[in-house]
Amino acid sequence: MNPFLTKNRGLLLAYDQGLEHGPTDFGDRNFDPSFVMDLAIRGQFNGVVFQKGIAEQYYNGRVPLIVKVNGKTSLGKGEPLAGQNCSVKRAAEIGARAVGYTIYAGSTYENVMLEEFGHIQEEAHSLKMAAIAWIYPRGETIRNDTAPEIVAYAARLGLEIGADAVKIKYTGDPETFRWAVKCAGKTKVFMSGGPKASAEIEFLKQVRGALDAGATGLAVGRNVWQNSNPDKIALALRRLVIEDRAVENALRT
Ligand code: FBP
Repeated sequence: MNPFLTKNRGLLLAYDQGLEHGPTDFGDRNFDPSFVMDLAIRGQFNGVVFQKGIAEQYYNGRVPLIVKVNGKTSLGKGEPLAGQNCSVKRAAEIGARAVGYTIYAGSTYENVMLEEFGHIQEEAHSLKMAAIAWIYPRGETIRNDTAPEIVAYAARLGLEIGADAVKIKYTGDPETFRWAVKCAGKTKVFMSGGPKASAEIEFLKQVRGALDAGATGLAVGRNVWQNSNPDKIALALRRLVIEDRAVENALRT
């Protein structure tokens, strides 16, 4: 994960929502991948996450790249399955230093995703790339995907399957999230951003809590590029994650 870390911390900008959620996530500026690429540079993000198509057409090499190699739309119903849509080899050709892969743990199809991730992880490591697992417990049997035992299970799963880093949801408080981080062992933990919070300060407090619990960093999308001042929130997040500042201090101009 070294290409994606500064002082052992990492701030990643995720922009695969066009596939996962569709254009309803976008407004008049952030629909354009160039806007997000430029934002990632100005905000000194440690990495940017694109699907293959965006990476091929818009990636300019100025921020380390993670190519998401699977995904699914939000159009279908039923148990979630995100199949592979890009090879590790192709991701490397486009310039990726890591591949990302979503596993819906608990889905009836989790075996398909676990098997596919196994191949991807081996191939990525043979090409000296990192393999990052987005682990989202989801499916009919998952009642609460931020329950501490569920989040800790997701974190542990990342370690068990050889992920270099795992991207998981926040439990809501540092005490329970600390257990998840411990369960991940040497696998680095990134908190997943989620839908745009109603108040910036609340989101920053959650990020601070995850860091205090031992998280390596944050992989965030909507809370940055849906913000009316994305550069300002990006700076505040950088101060929290990389400079390890307090929330009040991070927001100061
Ligand atoms: P956000 O910060 O916008 O939540 O992005 C993080 C992310 O993991 C994206 O990579 C992905 O598109 C999205 O969340 C998936 O969200 P959902 O919970 O709707 O599946």
